[in-house]
Amino acid sequence: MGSLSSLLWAFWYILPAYVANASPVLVGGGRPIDGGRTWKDGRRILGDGKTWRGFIGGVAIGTITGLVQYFITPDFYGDLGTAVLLAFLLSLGALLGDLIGSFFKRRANLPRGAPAIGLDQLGFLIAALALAYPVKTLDSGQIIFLLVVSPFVHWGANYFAYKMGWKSVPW
Ligand code: CTP
Ligand code: MG
Ligand code: K
Repeated sequence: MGSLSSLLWAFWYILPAYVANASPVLVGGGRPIDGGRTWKDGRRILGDGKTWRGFIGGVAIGTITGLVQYFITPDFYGDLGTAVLLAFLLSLGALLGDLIGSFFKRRANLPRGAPAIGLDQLGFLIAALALAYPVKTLDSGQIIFLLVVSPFVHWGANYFAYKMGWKSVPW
């Protein structure tokens, strides 16, 4: 496999995590996962930006992404079950990583929507890679590539969502 195609495969592999992470902006809202409860420090556990609808919708849309990917490149996955399980784990990891990020942001007294450089762009990615690891893995060069480019993809996607009026801040 040439190096360019190896990097493109890395993008293809991680796509469900990107989709899962971006979807809640459109499908989220309603009851927050923490139910409005606070932590020992008196601040919200996760905050109003982390909702059940966003979490479940994001996992569902990310998993469907993997189903579609299977029909485009079946040989990359081997079988449908692997493709769907991989997409589910990437999506679940992305959304869990996002929750963990918000937990730490609230502990650092950052309000909902405040940027946390590094955590916002890479937390979801690292958790997605970790959960998907048992099913299908990338080589270390591909992982480094994703760690380097994902912040730019994240910023680009958020800027686009801001310009579209889906988000109130461009990060
Ligand atoms: N969202 C959601 N449920 C989730 C994740 C996100 O409903 N589990 C929606 C919320 O409307 C959120 C938006 O997607 O405001 C953007 O997500 P994100 O940037 O992760 O949340 P923030 O509002 O920045 O909150 P935090 O400071 O906790 O990161
Ligand atoms: Mg945010
Ligand atoms: K986030």
